[in-house]
Amino acid sequence: MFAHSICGSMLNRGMFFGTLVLNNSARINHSCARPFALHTPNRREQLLSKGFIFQLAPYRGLSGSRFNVPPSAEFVARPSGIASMFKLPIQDSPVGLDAAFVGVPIDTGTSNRPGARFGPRQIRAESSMMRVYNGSTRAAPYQSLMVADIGDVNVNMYDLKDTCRRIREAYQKIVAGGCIPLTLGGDHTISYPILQAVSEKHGPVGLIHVDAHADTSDVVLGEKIGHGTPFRRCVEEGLLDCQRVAQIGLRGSSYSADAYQWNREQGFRVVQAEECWWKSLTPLMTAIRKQVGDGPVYLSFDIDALDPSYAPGTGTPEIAGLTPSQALEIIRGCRGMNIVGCDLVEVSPPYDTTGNTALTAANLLFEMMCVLPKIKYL
Ligand SMILES: [Mn+2]
Repeated sequence: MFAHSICGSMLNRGMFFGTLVLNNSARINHSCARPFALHTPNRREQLLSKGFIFQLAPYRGLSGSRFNVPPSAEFVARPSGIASMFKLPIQDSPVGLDAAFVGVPIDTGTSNRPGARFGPRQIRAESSMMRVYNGSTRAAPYQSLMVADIGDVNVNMYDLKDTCRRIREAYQKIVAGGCIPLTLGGDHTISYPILQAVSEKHGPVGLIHVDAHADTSDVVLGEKIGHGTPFRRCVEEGLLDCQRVAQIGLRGSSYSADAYQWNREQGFRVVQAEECWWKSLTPLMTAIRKQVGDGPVYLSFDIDALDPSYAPGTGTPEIAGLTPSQALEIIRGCRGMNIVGCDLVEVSPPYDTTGNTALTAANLLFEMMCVLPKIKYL
């Protein structure tokens, strides 16, 4: 066959299987560092750049670091490889990890546009743009923590309550050994079972909730579980330390004139979008850091907190939202908090025609990783 003869010819010339080349240490060219490169390629990058097949598996031990380090796009092409988060290695358990990226591909809790079930895949695809340092804050996450992508929760597309059980059980395993979950949603329903697991481990947690909506409805269409109700369920179950909760970016038309009265009655700090317009949010975050203190804090970021001009790919957009730079101020303002988990939810790729929403989500997840406890700043 024609295809066979091509393969045979490539094999004969030693071109086809990258592993053949990778395993032949005699072929490594140690003099290939370019004089003007920002960093000299490490041994793993040298190996990868000579292979024809980019593989995730051989990362560990070859980077010269005790931590997983994604390959630099200076040496390994961005679009290559299986689309793991930030091109990190994929592993099927959180064992040995300080933090893990986890996908929860559901949108069966959405009240309007669907599509967030595809969020984790698209965020991973766009995440190949991300480099290894935070040049603004000088955070060096891959010199600080062992991080990997541990895949997705195996959700039940036909039963949201069963999906919640599956999420809770998966996250109980993730947090049991101290691994911090960084979640790719998925609609906002998922924060409820995640917080059940997180609170079981850490006790009632503080919450930084960035969103266009309060997500504290009681019942919608007769149902208690959905993407408009997660934080009401969390309060009912005592999962939140309500005096250490801040909701930022809330806006839009409402079912009552005092839309956030219940939230304030619980002790939440409610920061409506109008209080954010035209301002730096750095002073707000100084106040919120005092509010949450040293106790455990969970960060939940709904992409619809951003203005739909920046992040149109979402299920329930509201006009006049936050800017991406305000999102960075919020997340960077969480530095120093005892963060025990983060999620980025409600990216809906079918409505994200440019990919900008997923790209923004990937950036915000990178920023979250960069403010976790034990991160070094160089
Ligand atoms: Mn939400």
